[in-house]
Amino acid sequence: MIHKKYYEEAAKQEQLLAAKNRKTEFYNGIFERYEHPVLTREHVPLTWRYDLNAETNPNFEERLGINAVLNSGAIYFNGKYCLVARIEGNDRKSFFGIAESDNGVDGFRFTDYPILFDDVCPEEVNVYDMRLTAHEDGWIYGVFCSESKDTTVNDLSAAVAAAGIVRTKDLKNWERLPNLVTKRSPQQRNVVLHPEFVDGKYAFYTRPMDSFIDTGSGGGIGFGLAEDITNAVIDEEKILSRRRYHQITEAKNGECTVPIRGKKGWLHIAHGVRMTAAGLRYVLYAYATSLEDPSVVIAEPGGLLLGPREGERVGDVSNVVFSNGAICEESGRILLYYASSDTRVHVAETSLERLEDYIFNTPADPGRSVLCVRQRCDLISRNLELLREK
Ligand code: M1P
Repeated sequence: MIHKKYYEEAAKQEQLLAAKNRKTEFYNGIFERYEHPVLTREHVPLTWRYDLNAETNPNFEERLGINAVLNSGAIYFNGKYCLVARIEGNDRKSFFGIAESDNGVDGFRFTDYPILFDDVCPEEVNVYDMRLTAHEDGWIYGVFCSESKDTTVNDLSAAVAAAGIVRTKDLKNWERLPNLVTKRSPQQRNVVLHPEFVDGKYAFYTRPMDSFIDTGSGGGIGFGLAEDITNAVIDEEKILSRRRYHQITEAKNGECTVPIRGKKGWLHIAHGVRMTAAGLRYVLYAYATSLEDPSVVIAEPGGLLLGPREGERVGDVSNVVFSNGAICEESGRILLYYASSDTRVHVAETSLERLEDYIFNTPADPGRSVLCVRQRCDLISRNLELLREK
């Protein structure tokens, strides 16, 4: 018999899933923020968390609790906005689940089961942060972090991060491919597959790291080519978006979404990390690369595009915004999915035209306070002149 409490909890969840999401009053001309998160732990089906049977679960306790729903890959597929969410169980292990919505801003509902990959990688302990690339070869690829224990050192917390690769044609059947091999970098996280061939090869944005947490000698976001996706090996990585002293990327950075083809260039959204007295602070930033050669940066607006605000600042890992996916509609509308503080997923809305305007017309970071003040004074004097003329 189904526990009666199930019906109460299911009704509450239906109310949450039916709630409409509206744009907030927030204004910067670049994007809009929406009022409610699009995915939280409360969106995860009750059937994934509870034993519904009143005999085996008389107190209707959560048997397999969910701690957080965060960094989600995104794709528009078969008329639905689909998020492949990172779902973190109470046991700290993450896995992936697909949530679908008709409009991309509310009503996200998980499909019946989480994604279960073939167990081909016995040393792998954790998986997370999948980016979804609809590649011109006809497959949809998911590139994610595959984490294993580092058994070469005497340190319980030591881990190794690599890029796992899966592919699908229907978001239902997934084929696991061997992990990406980067010959010059010991570890990789935040790897993203470019949607088009470059010189006839598969192009990856990488993030070379010396160790699991610290990028060490890794200079920033890298770019590398692999001949064969079924056995992807990158010999050389070229650093394209560099970490810089006293900028938002000082501690580390990483590619977030699959680059979007704009009119003037490939539009990239990445994350930058800096150290503060309160720990690491993660923000999103943007840059553009050449349409002819996506490994060449052609625009680097200074500073952050989107940082944590208000309630977004607080969560499991506070002061973090992080993104794994955006959907660019044919109309040019862009929905950017970002998680706050490693706890829940939000959506922000912009357009191809506005994002391109931001990337190409926001001045670059001049690198020193005095130069920043000059930059701002130039803006102010042009504005005051205009206001005087009126
Ligand atoms: O906790 C913040 C983020 O930390 C990692 O990102 P990075 O490798 O750039 O430090 C990731 O584990 C990410 O999932 C997480 O949101």
